[in-house]
Amino acid sequence: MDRAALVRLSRRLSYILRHDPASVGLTLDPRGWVAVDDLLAALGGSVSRADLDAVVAGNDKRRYAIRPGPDGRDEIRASQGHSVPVDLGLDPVPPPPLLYHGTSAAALPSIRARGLERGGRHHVHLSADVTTARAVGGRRRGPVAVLAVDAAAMAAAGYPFYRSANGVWLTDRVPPEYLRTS
Ligand code: HQG
Repeated sequence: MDRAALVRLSRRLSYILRHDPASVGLTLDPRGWVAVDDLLAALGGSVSRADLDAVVAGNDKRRYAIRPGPDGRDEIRASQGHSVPVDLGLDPVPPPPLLYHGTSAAALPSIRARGLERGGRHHVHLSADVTTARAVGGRRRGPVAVLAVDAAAMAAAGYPFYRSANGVWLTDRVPPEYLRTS
């Protein structure tokens, strides 16, 4: 598969594994896993296991994880970003002192007033470095703003943080007092 085809398949997997498994007749288990064979069958046989492995291994953000399932068959899940109800089973971990959030500059007045909210996803997504946050914000139209999050103060106040398998920091919400324009 060429690069464009890999990106197309990755987008399709994201949609199915994070947002709408029922669109291809799949059900995820409570932790978000589904058997690789079942996924390939649900895709109508157009995608081979080798194609899938190429997407998983070559993905710029390591969005998907494959592991042997309890019945001996391999299973796959998205490492973060779900809107369907799954419990990834992540344990809270102490965050680094500062985390970053890239967004559209147009959203700043609302974010300053209400803090960062998770919207349709399970968590607010935060990045460990400014460069990654800037790229996340760059998915939006118009100028990008990068906010620094005082994660040390939030952790001290009892807010839990989680780190997905692919290094995305997750938390339930970030109240405005923990945000700085970086
Ligand atoms: C904004 C991608 C107004 C928030 C990325 C963001 C990430 C507010 C948008 C992952 C707000 C939600 C998630 C408030 C938050 N007022 N706007 N109070 N609170 N927002 O896509 O963080 O490529 O759900 O700033 O790399 O942009 O898909 O979250 O702009 O890791 O793997 O509401 O998606 O990963 O947008 O991105 P999203 P996000 P993938």
